[in-house]
Amino acid sequence: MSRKFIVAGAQMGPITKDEPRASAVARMCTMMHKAHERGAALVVFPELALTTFFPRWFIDDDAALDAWFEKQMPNDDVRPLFDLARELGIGFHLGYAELTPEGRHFNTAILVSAEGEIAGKYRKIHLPGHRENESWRPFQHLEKRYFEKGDLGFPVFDAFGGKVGMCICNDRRWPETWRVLGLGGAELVVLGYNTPLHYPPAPGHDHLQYFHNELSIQAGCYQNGLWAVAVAKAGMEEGSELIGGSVIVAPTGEILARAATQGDEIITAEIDLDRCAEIRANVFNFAVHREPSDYVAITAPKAAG
Ligand code: CDT
Repeated sequence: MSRKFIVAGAQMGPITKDEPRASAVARMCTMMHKAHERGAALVVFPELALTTFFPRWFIDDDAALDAWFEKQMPNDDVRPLFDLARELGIGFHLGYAELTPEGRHFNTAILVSAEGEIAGKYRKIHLPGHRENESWRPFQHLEKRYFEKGDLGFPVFDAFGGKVGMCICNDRRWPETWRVLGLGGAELVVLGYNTPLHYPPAPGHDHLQYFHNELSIQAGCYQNGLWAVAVAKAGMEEGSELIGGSVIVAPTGEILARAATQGDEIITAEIDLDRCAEIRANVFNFAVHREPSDYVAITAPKAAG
């Protein structure tokens, strides 16, 4: 049986500080319609897709901080997206800030089936940035302050006729992310990102942001023989420019689709999960060629940071 289907990346332009979630969801519904018109079975939305990227601000008030988080999923604001997915018979991936009933905060993403049911959840493991207000920066990156490290590992789900894994933004830069997903059998990895163009600790690298995005995703795909859909929230958001460059990448590392704007934009490509074998049965045949006894340093405890 063929395991070919069309995937869509739904890049989003900026979301302002005062844009209600319902407005962001309406934009996503418009893009879901477009993705469906192009035959997509799955549409991928960005990291923290319901609000502006609030970790750019130091927020010293628990109630004000919690206002950026979702206490339930789905909730009334996002229900139109779940309803539309069910009506169109299209699955989706969505990133959001999660506040659990126990009061825990995570940077989370879910995979939703074409029946509108949550089929998988992932909580971001590699949290970038810093914990304290650093006033020398033009904007903050306080993910380490606002989120706990994810506690679900890198799960892989049976979905869309194959094995689907998730990661979130900074995770994509780490080869360990892709390898653990690959070892879990992932054939497709979906992810969203909010990547500022300006990196205050090393501004000399600003011109490399798009390159590093593609370098990381293409390497992850090729070295593990899997597909990826990587989707940005892009554009000038509250004075901080976020890169676009959403891509769909094949197991060979080739880019099949790339966003051309920094706004709301759909990219699509037909993917064939059976093509993972071109890499996984050959150069990266894990069972034949991996040498884990020589990789022990990878899982040794890290040095104090
Ligand atoms: N959202 C996110 O993870 N962004 C980071 C920025 C790195 S610099 C603090 C990224 O890796 O793109």
